[in-house]
Amino acid sequence: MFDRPVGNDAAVLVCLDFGDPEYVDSLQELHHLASSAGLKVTAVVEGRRPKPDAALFVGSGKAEELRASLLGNASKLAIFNHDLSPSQQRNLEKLLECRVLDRTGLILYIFAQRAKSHEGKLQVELAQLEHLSTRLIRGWTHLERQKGGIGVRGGPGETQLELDRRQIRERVKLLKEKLQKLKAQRGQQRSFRRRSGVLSVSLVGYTNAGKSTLFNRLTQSGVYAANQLFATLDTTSRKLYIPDCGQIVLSDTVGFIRNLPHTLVESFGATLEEAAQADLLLHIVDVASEAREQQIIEVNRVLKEIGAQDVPQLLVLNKIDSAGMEPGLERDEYGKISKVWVSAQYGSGLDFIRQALAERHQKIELNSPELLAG
Ligand SMILES: Nc1nc2c(ncn2[C@@H]2O[C@H](COP(=O)(O)OP(=O)(O)OP(=O)(O)O)[C@@H](O)[C@H]2O)c(=O)[nH]1
Ligand SMILES: [Mg+2]
Repeated sequence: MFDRPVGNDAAVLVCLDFGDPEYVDSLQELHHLASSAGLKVTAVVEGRRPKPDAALFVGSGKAEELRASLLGNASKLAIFNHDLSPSQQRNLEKLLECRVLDRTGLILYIFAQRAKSHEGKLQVELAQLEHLSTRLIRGWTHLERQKGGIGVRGGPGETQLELDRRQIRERVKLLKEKLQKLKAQRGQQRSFRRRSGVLSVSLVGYTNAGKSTLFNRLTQSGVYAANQLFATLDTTSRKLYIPDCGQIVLSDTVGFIRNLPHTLVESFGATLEEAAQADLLLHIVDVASEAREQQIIEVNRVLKEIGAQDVPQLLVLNKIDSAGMEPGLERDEYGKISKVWVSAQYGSGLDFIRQALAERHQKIELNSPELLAG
């Protein structure tokens, strides 16, 4: 029912250059997304156009090239580094006789693989259904028009698609209600912590920046960290004691990516709210990545979308070992530590993070730890 690759795991990537200066980075990222999904990339079809073709996204010549590449590489899956309209996706699937995934579909597929917690699974299902329902509705308008439009619903005129659409709507409503309850529970836990004077700190950043590695270092935990995009999906929170600062609750959560599908941002409201409601964000940046500046902009864009633009940030430039840099810190014009350079992997520079936390929140009252449960 959902956008899910079927059959073998060999895929051909399709990436068109519309003059985007980040074309190379974004193609590299698509490779990483595909391998993170457990797919094998057998070929890449590239092209250049002023704008997408309305019917097939690529031109008919490029579509033929893609068909030949799929056949030649025994692949039954084409992945576009773009968002396709429902009709483009359908036209391509018909022409290529294979499954076609767009970028959002691929990200949703990875999320579905990763979701472990009850809340995570509900959020992924909601995102998938929302993605699917826009497709059904949009893909459908022409059918309804052919039938004569409004007024022919119900009774014998009701089709299977109409039923599907109604079922989806009902399921979406139910999922939203369930997530709303979980969100309210989280809210209660947060106000509990706040009353007990515990600082809540969230790790945010581009996917694969090293958030989970840093989380493990600071809390001596063993959450999953890997060279994969979206290794983390579910939020994990741990209490820890920082000298001269007090108890804090640190949360590790899902990473961001450029053009993060809106359906995901919306559906992951409960998880992302953890960041929006934090007292401080540790914004982790992969300083060894050539795309770091763009990634910082992208993360700040998503933070704004979830209403977290005013939460104070400490910029943590991570992976200094790969970039040949030394640990360090920088203060802003008011003397506050605003940036630190660290290696989460090798544990260097972490005292600068502790120092920044202590300086920012020296007045945190210590309260009874049993209040912090959850
Ligand atoms: N060289 C180097 N690699 C690091 C460092 N910190 C993390 N990594 C590597 O970067 C990759 C991603 O690390 P994660 O901690 O999973 O990154 P994340 O930000 O949690 O990623 P997602 O959960 O996928 O969003 C892993 O292969 C880590 O080993 C570092 O300081 N130096
Ligand atoms: Mg992670």
